[in-house]
Amino acid sequence: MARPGKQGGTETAEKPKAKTKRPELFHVVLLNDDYTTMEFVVHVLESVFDKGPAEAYRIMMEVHTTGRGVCGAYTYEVAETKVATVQDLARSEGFPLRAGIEEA
Ligand code: TYC
Repeated sequence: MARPGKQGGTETAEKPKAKTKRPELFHVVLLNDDYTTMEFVVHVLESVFDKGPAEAYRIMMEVHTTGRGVCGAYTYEVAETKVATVQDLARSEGFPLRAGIEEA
């Protein structure tokens, strides 16, 4: 079969579509523990993950009751930075709060 634009005459070849790959996303997950205060977890969710107070409280309670909760979806680099920020904040306050990354 003839390909458009290859047989002379009017040039009708389609422009190849620009391949704009959507970035892969990763979830940052908070894990429950028995020692980190609820107040501190809410503070982390508000300050690191830009959650409002109600959403921060909801996610904190989800982690508290189920063991884990998703804080947001980010590119891998941003997710890594969020996890490092959580760990730095937790360490500076003496809490064992842990966060991890998983495929979204
Ligand atoms: N389980 C903690 C408590 O009872 C609260 C908590 C919630 C800790 C979420 C960590 O990611 C967490 N003080």
